Amino acid sequence: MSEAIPCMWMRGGTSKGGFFLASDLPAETEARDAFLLRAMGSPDPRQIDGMGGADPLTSKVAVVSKSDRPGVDVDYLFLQVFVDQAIVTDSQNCGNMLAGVGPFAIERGLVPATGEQTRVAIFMVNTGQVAVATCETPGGVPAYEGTAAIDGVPGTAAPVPLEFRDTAGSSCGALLPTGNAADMIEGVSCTLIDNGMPCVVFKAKDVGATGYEDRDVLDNWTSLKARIEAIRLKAGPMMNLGDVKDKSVPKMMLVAPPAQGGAVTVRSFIPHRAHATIGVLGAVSVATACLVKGSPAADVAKIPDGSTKTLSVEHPTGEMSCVLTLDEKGQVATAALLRTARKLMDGTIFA
Ligand code: NQM
Repeated sequence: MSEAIPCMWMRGGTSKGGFFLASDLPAETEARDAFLLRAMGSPDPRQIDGMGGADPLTSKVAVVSKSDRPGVDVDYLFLQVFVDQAIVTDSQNCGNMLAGVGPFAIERGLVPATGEQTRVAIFMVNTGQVAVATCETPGGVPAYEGTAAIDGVPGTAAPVPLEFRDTAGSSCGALLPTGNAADMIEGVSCTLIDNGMPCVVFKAKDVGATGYEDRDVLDNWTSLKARIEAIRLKAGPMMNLGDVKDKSVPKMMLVAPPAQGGAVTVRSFIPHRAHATIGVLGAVSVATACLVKGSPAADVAKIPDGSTKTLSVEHPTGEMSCVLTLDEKGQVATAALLRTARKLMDGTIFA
């Protein structure tokens, strides 16, 4: 039976998807996921019968509700709708879609605007952590136009700075779930790390790549993908993630020395397609890996001095600057990044 559910379609950072109020979706997980699969048009590589853009980066869902946690405005559950498999997973967070959560919450009246700018504290249900988004709200409504530019999105838009704190071990229980700076998997030295996103970080050259390839080259490189997937399937249980065959984590991060004056170059698989840019928390996790002594990333990275470090993470279409602050033990305590978001459509989804 076809259902009609209110939905806002938004770009968040370099991703895009449907933003729903939790109260508008079926309460039962099975019914909710069945609806979302129909809404996106999955499983189908073209997602021709739905709203999805035939790419994991445009087949994403944010479910938002008012929070009853102290000091928190809204709860945000991220759901990845697989393109060509009938899978909807909450096994990962998404910092790009997060950029749309603040404006959406204000649009839907969950959070009152507080002047020119409104700070929205967001509980990220997937990982149990809080992020703060600062949204432009001149005249009490979210502004989407502005002068902020992020690589991977044409033009400019209103800035949405994001701040994260205590993201270590978000899904794996510890920053380095094996306790090691590097583990040898399938003959490749890898750092298994989770600073907001479970990632396997290794040198591109150790799997026969340069780390400077573009997305299409990586996506068409079947033997490279098979090798990386073999590493991923072994890394999953080592990272306390269990069998990751049907999960979208860990992400696979191929690193190389910076080529554009940044800190490190990354090509990421998320996990079966190459990323057009890089995920937000994925970038935070890679930047953190660059600070782990003895890790493959530290070996190729150029690290700025000081206890507040801006690490420019180079990706296929530009860079993402991660501002990391370190505590007295030299561990990453906070991370901040600039994103933008845009309201694309507000209406009803029929599925
Ligand atoms: O790592 C893609 C994206 C992401 C995730 C993915 C993200 C993050 O770019 O915080 O944003 O890794 O699946 O949307």
